[in-house]
Amino acid sequence: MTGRARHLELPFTGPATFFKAEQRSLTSLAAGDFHVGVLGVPYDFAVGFRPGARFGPAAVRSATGRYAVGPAGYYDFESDAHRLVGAALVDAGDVDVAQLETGESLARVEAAAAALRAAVELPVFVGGDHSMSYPLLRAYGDVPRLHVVQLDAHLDYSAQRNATRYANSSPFRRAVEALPGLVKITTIGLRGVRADSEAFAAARARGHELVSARAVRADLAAVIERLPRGESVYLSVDVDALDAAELPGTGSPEPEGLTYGQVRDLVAATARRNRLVGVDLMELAPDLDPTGRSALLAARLLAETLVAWWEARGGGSQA
Ligand SMILES: [Mn+2]
Repeated sequence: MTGRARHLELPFTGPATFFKAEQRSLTSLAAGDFHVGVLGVPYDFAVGFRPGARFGPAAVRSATGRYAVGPAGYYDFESDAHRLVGAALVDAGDVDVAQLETGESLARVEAAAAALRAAVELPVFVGGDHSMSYPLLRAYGDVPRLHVVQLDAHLDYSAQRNATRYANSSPFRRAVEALPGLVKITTIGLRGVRADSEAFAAARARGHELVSARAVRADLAAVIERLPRGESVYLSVDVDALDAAELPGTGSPEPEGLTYGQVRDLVAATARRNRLVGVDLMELAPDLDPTGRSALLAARLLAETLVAWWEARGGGSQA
């Protein structure tokens, strides 16, 4: 909670940190120093298609310079109130991944997630490809009834793909195998003309809630009613849940996706109805979008996620 008032700087003034927050090493963080900690996971060695998500954390750091937040929070003209007032954020740096040593990389990510969880109320992880949600979730093995809300065009629940068990098409299959406490996954935004039928059958058999992008378009309010309520929720946002025209900077874009407003409303409702224990934002591959709008949109979504969480937590807003 120390450091200079960087929220008054211009967005592009460096050094780039998440929301221009102070950057601290994980080992220097003591419990209670900050409410929110943001950790980069710059790993994309598990993509099944186009790489580039390793550059996600750097792009989000740069883009969140526009959403730097000071002690007075953000002024919201629609409610004539300040939001995120008093929330203390820290940039916990990046996990130093071990490239092709998959097991070592998974171990380092899990250890970093556990350390961040011990230090802050809300750990936020910025990927990286979606395979990283598996080691991140492993850091929540002690939560007795963990729910995952996953926004994604794809199910990511394959037993394996091309003889590979730890790719970005399997993180949630590995997670339910490893975490007895992971009781349910709600996946929203599903679409595409080809899918892994075994994975869908396995997810349905386990009672997961599977919601298509088409269902969101048809009736967002009805989908919000299908979200968990009163649970400990880990929110995993694959940016390809968004429509490819709105967010093209991702490895496996799909058309007919969700709008930004739909995703924002789903995230806000998830935060409002549950206790968020962690958030990840994955699969932003900034170099696949030379306009830069994908990173800016991801940054704004993170900002609005923090606002929703803070208000649900009781931080409220100040007129
Ligand atoms: Mn995914």
